[in-house]
Amino acid sequence: WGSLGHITVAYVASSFVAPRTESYLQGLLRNDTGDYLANIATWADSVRYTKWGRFSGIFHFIDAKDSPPANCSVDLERDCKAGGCVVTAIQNYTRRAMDTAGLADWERAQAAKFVVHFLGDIHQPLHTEDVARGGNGIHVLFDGREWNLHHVWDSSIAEKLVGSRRRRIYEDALRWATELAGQIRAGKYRAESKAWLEGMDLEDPIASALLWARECNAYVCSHVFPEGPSQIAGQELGGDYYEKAAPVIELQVARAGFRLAAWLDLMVAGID
Ligand code: DCM
Ligand code: DCM
Ligand code: DCM
Ligand code: ZN
Ligand code: ZN
Repeated sequence: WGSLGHITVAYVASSFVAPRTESYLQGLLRNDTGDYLANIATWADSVRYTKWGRFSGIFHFIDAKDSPPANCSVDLERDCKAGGCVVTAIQNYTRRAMDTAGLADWERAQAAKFVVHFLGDIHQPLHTEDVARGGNGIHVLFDGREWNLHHVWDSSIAEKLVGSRRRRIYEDALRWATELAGQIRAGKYRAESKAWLEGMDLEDPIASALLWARECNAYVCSHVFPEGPSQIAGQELGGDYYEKAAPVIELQVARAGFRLAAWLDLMVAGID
């Protein structure tokens, strides 16, 4: 996701975490405000292009070598690079954030920042797809402007949906997150949101993350490339395509935030 997506996921999570999770993470992240998760949600993107952070670039996605739109699938052996992927990164940083015996607080804080970010990314369909490097190599139009397809799914669709303004990103994200949290508590997601936590197991982060990745990757077949990758290049996506994609992005951001809250609760409960 772009910044709007990540910050919104963080605000949704903030509104569902247990009080003990909130105070524990506020301490670890040294931020006593309600923005303690939102403020670190994009940190992983700011380090990935630095010399120090280069190793983490491949942790933001898993390149599913499936064949949309006929077949969508994620296979850890086939799709995760030797150096890692978003699925193994979630396992690694979840464990590191909880390792009070082995790691310093700053290392656990850094790990927690990665967890907050990667639970967001694993819910973006094009972060679970190999075609054209997750759509980065596919040129499209969105409301008359030129972008690549990955950017459209990371940012353009959400920004149009929210009517977001470049210099008001935290404000817009909080407004969107408040709306989504309301839909989870008492609106259109109320019935299904309980099932969003099914299969979540802190003892098996790989299995948990694969469930999320596979659910997400299915949208590559149904909504990202409904008529195949070759049919989308050069198309204007701000119309019918946007109308179908926007509800998927809303749902995925809501799921990511709700699951992140539950995951952080499990993590903090598991720290002695
Ligand atoms: N660090 C960071 N951003 C960078 C480079 C380093 O936040 N661009 C942090 C990571 C660790 C600390 O600096 O908190 C030292 O990292 P390392 O042990 O990898 O040198
Ligand atoms: N590191 C990581 N995941 C691991 C081990 C290390 O992200 N499982 C990161 C933390 C440090 C850097 O790599 O900033 C170097 O760590 P080390 O000195 O432990 O190799
Ligand atoms: N990306 C992806 N899958 C890939 C390569 C990149 O999902 N195989 C994502 C990571 C960033 C965006 O695409 O969100 C741009 O990546 P980069 O700057 O590495 O091209
Ligand atoms: Zn992206
Ligand atoms: Zn990312």
